[in-house]
Amino acid sequence: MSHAWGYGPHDGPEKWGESFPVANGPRQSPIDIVPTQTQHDPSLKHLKLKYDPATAKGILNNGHSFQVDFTDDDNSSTLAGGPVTGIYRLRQFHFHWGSSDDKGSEHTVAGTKFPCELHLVHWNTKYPSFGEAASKPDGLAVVGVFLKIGSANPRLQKVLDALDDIRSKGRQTTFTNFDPKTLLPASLDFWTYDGSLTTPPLLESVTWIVLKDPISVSPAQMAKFRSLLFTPEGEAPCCMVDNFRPPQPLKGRKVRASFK
Ligand code: B30
Ligand code: ZN
Repeated sequence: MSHAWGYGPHDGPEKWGESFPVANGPRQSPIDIVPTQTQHDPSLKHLKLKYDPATAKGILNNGHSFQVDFTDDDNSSTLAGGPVTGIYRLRQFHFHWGSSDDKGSEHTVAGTKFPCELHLVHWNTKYPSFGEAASKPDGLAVVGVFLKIGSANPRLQKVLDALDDIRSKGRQTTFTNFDPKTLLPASLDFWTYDGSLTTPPLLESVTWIVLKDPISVSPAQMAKFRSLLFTPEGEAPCCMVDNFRPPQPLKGRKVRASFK
């Protein structure tokens, strides 16, 4: 599938509203999370993440990020608890990142940008498919995880080693036996708010669950992300960097914290 949108000056976030008017809607993502303005909600449940490594299926360069896809025809890999009701199935995970270490995350924390952000995308099994869920107000739950520069993260290496085979847009390969739980920090403390997809079609269907604690990534590992291409084979190569949307207006929404 080809996209009319991207991250450049002529097709980037400042232009998305021309084709997707919901870009200026009431519950757009990402946002700047200001911890002093969040509210601890003791009624939030703890997050239950159950992932079966056997459900990992493939890895794809979709021209705006790369995604690891999971089979989602049963409840083998799911999210429950936290802010959501019912069972959500893991569909895919992907990342957003910068051209340098001072930017790249979509969410920010009191204005602080991280070099990269991981999104684990789940859909509500009260709907018959991901596609149907994606347009419902309670259709999706995305877990966001910040990456910060530090020591090399061995848990990322299998993903990063696969990138050599999907350098260009449209390339894909098998990717099996991977447990995304290994990518999460030790603490599952989170902030949550009602938001949207951060890329077109920007549907306002996402319960965001942003983990407080980052995971680590080394400078050499960040270089591997930045070696991917936005472009297909045969076009002038253009490095996949700065594939993030900046924070959007809060418009009166409340951000709740699972922790004090
Ligand atoms: S995000 O987590 O808010 N960044 C989609 C899922 C999660 C987010 C953004 C978008 C999504 O499902 N988009 C439509 C389906 N896409 C897959 C994709 O990940 O992005 C299909 C496609 O194009 O062909 Cu692009
Ligand atoms: Zn994303």
